[in-house]
Amino acid sequence: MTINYSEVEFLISAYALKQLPPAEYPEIAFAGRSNVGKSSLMNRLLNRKGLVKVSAKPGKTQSLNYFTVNNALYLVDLPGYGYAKVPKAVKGMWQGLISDYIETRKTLCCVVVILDIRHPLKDLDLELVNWLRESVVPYLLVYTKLDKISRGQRQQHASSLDAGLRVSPSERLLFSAQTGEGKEELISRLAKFIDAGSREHATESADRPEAPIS
Ligand SMILES: Nc1nc2c(ncn2[C@@H]2O[C@H](COP(=O)(O)OP(=O)(O)OP(=O)(O)O)[C@@H](O)[C@H]2O)c(=O)[nH]1
Ligand SMILES: [Mg+2]
Repeated sequence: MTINYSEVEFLISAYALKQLPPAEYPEIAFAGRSNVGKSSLMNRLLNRKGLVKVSAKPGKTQSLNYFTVNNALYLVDLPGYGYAKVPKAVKGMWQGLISDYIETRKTLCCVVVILDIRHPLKDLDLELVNWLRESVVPYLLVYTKLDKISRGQRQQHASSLDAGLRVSPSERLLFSAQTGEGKEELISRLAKFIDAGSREHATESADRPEAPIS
């Protein structure tokens, strides 16, 4: 199915699992360190400048923010992790609400894990990716803020993140919310996850891996 990402509306900000909308559409969640550009990537994908709230200060997104796309898909903007200045309540969400959400949401078909191409891999990013692997949650890696480094440096930075995460170039894509580079590839990659559909949640609570972000 082809998704028209321009047909979008804000649905709800959730602070607890019971506030989530009925699991009626496949959904894609956007995760990553605070300030990495999750909300900006979503705005670019949706062709809307201010629909998803963005800030130069880390800790802008403080709840699970749902957007309905094309009456067929939910996009979920998640609070970031890893920044000392982020309010305590938001930090706690990664141990509680967000990890519970990722582990139990049956219609979650992809977690887009976003990294800043300029920076070396951080422990928390690797922990998140390893936890998604153990939990068998489909994920897509995006290295963003591509416009902030020279073309010559791209390959070098991308390869170092690839090595740290143990992924091949076909398992990630390069993106810039500023220029829109990578957007078409993102749309076609997401289409595959949406088509693959919701995942079966076979993991028993007894052998659940420990939540990643503390
Ligand atoms: N140049 C450039 N700036 C970007 C890009 N993506 C995001 N930014 C900037 O980075 C800052 C943080 O962007 P957000 O989209 O709010 O980041 P976030 O990951 O949602 O942050 P939290 O909600 O705090 O977790 C803002 O000042 C954005 O304008 C990009 O691709 N290129
Ligand atoms: Mg945000």
